Amino acid sequence: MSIRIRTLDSTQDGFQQQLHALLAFEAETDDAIESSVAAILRDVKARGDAAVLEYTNRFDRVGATGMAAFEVPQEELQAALDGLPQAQRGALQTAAERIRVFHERQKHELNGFTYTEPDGTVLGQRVTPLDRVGIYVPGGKATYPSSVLMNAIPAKVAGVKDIVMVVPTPDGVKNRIVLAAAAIAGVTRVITIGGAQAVGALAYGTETIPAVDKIVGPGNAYVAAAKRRVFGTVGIDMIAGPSEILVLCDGTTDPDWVAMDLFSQAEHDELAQAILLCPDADYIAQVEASIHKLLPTMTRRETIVTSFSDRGALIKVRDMAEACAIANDIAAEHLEISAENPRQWADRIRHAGAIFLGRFSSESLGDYCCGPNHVLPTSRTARFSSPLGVYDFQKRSSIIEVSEAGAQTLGKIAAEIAYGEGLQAHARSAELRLRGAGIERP
Ligand code: HSO
Ligand code: ZN
Repeated sequence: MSIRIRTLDSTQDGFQQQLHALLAFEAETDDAIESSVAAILRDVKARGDAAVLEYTNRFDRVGATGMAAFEVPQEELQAALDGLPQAQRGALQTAAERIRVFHERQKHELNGFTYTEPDGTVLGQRVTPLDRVGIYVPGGKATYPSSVLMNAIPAKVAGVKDIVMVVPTPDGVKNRIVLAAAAIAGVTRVITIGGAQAVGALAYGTETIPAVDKIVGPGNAYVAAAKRRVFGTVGIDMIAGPSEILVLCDGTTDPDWVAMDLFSQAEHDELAQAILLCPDADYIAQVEASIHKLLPTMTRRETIVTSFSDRGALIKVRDMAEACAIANDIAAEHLEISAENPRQWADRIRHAGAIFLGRFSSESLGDYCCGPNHVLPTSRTARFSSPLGVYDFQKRSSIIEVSEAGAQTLGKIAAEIAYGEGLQAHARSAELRLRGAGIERP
């Protein structure tokens, strides 16, 4: 299988259309998946554990006789952690600590506020953590212990008391690094179920699984469809698309480094996207040579070949300023500014899930252990959404404590508007608090 390297030039006619065709990604909504997910959710809602047990036995081929078989005891999590090779355990623990330190900072900026008006009325916003969240961890090929840390730690930092993790174990095979990560992150319960039935169980609750307030974490098309359907009953984080990397390079970074950074996202899956923007045609040719040189050494080269050939590109731009403008249009999940003076360009970037500055900031470091979250907006949603964070596990309540003096001013305003809306009880409720008469109404 040979790789197809797409090279584009921003000065050529039709560049915009070519770029947008490349970026276009619609999560497929398949009617067959939709209707089977709807049926599973209905069944879990009606029959609880019995339905979850049946679907899990069928889809994961496990043959359990009761739900207790799916619960992973805390001792097993600890044992999984203790059993890891020391270097791996140390790396996970260091990553977890760095992720926690970063997310602690978010918490301090999110403590709510109150202020008092001259007449004594107090207004404010109180921030409280969600009571209980569910973390979906995919089984199969995309089982990432790092994602367990990235989802569970901000929930923990936010003060969520109960974190229920579900992870399918097809054929009953558990991933011990995932269990170890759950132990490090302080997950409350781990249940080895997955698919739409696990999403249903978390959303509606069953005899053995408590209903949660929000479900986060990636999953396959069935999980995504189920999350969309239960939204409203519970909160959800986002529907994650394929991973993306956009490298903006001024031609001063070792081309092997840039080629490998492109591979690092291209290897995630066949739909991943890796794009380079560079003003230097000679440098682009060097990156192309690096791609050909390095590809045979990659264990996941088949995935890289497919994703890069289908959705990758090396794009020659006029200059770095134009590269920044195109980067804002692409609104990539990950943006690397691999340049001599990265801050100068970073100031121009408005849309990107995470911005990596300078040639030493490879995106892979951010995936594991820099500290910022690796759950990021994909498919151009960085235009309007943010990395997963402590704020996703908190909610706000407004605080309103009106003084007697405040009720005099506010009561007249409220009554005026309420009569305008034809809502008399609203108006009278405000007016009863007025000293003296309210507004005269016919
Ligand atoms: N780059 C992925 C996260 C990840 N990478 C996990 C390695 N493991 C999110 O886009
Ligand atoms: Zn990654």
